[in-house]
Amino acid sequence: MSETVRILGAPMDYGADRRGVDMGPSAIRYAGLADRLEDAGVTTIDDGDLSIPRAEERDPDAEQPADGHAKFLREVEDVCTRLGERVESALENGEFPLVLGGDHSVAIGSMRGSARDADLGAIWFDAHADLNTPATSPSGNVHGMPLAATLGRGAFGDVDWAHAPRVREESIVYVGLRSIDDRERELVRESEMTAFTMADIDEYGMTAVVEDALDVATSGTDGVHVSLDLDWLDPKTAPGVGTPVRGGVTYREAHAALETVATRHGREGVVRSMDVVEVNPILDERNETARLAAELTASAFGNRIL
Ligand code: B3U
Ligand code: MN
Ligand code: MN
Repeated sequence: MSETVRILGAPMDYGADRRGVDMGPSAIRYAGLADRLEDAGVTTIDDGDLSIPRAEERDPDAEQPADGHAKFLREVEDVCTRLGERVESALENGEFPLVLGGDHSVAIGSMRGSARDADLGAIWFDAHADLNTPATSPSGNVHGMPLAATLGRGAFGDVDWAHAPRVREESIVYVGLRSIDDRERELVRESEMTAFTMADIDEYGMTAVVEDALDVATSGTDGVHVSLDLDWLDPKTAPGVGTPVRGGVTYREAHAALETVATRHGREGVVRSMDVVEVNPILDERNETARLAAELTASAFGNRIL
C-alpha cells in the first residue's frame, strides 16, 4: 500500500518582516506539488489552507511575553494550535502530514502535533539557527524562534502552546547553517544540538552530512521531522525567500540531500512529518523557488531520475 500524504496549507506570515510568504502554499501547489508527489508513488489528499486573518487586521504587540519581544504572538499561537491538531489527526489516520508555509513559525505547530505521541528528532535544513527567544531576538520575528519555542526555551506567552516535551535537543540537527546572531551563536554552542554548517558540507559532502544527520535524529526517537526552509538554498537558485543569505546550498546538493532522506525513509520509514516554508512569491522569479520547493519535496518521497 502506498503512503498517503496529507497536504496542510498554513498561509501565515506573522512571523516574518517581509510580507508575501502567506502566498507560499498557493505557489507551491501551482508549481505542481501533488502531481510530483504522485509521480514519486505516494497518494495525496489536500486539506486546503487554514483560515488566517491578514496581519493588517491585527496589532502585532497586543500580547507580549514578560521578557523580550515577539510580534503577533497571539496570532502565531492560534495558528500553530490549530495546525498541530491537524498534524496530529493526520498521523492518527496513518497519513504523512506535509505542511506548506508560511513563515517558519508554522514549524512550532507541526512539531508539537508530530511529537504528541512520539519521541521526535528533527532535521533543520536552513541558513538560520531559528533558536532565538523573545529575549535574544534582534527582530522580534517569531520565524527566528521556532526551535526555542519547541524546546520550551524563553517566554512564549502564558500558556504552554509551543513546547513539545518529546523533542529533545540532542535529536535536532542543523544542516547548512550559515547565518547566526551573536547571542544565538552562544545558544547553539551551549546546546546539545548537532550543527552541520556550510563549511561541513564543503568538507564532507552533502550526502555524508545528511546520512550523519539522519543517524543522530533517528537515534532513540520514534521518527524524524524534516523542516525545509527555502533560504537554505543559495539565493541565485532560490530567489523567492524573505531573508536570502548568500553562500547557500546548490540545486544539486539540495536534491542529493532530500534523496538521501528518501532512501532512509523508503528503507526504514523514518520520516514522520515535514514542512516546507519561507517561499515568498512576491520576491520570486517566475515561481522558480516554489517549483524547487515542490521538486525537493518530491525528492524527499523518493522521486528519482531513473
Ligand atoms: N536570526 C534573525 C534572522 C532570521 C531568522 N530566520 C530568518 N531570519 N528567516 C532573527 O530575526 O531571528
Ligand atoms: Mn528558518
Ligand atoms: Mn532561514
